[in-house]
Amino acid sequence: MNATKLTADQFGAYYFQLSQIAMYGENLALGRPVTASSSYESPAEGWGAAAATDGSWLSALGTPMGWSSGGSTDPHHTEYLTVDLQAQVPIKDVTLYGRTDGGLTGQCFPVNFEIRCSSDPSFSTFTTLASKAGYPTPDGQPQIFGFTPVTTRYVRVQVSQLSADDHGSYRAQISEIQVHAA
Ligand SMILES: [Ca+2]
Repeated sequence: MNATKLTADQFGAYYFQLSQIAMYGENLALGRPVTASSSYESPAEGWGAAAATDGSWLSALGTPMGWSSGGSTDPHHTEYLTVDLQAQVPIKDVTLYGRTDGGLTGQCFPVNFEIRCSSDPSFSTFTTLASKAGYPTPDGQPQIFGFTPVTTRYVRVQVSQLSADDHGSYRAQISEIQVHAA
């Protein structure tokens, strides 16, 4: 990358500065920190919010499964998972993976949800990148949500309707979230 014209900092000195370089299509969420509205943390079973960006979208109990919200008897309440990309970066899609563990494949994937982005970790203002209702249970394949590229730092999956696990407890579960560079 060659720069032929530079801009000055507040002291009048000209620099060539980049906070981050991303390749088109690169997964910018890989290894990035996540926060969640609630999280069922069970290292023995493999559940933990950090496993949503650990690079694995395959799930089997006892190996990293991904993020699971806490369980609830109420399918209609809000849960969310937020990824901090740790820089303002241009993105073009968010790809979500559900569970892939045999007969439980796709279980607890969000039913009604939005994918939002913000430059503010509190999401006091945000842009909605995708909005889905009555989403079908995924079959183990990546669920790709594309949009007009936007430059942002925080990406959130905001779930407003959840589906039940095999114990009748309503949860949101995502084995991996990927955010791809534009
Ligand atoms: Ca994972």
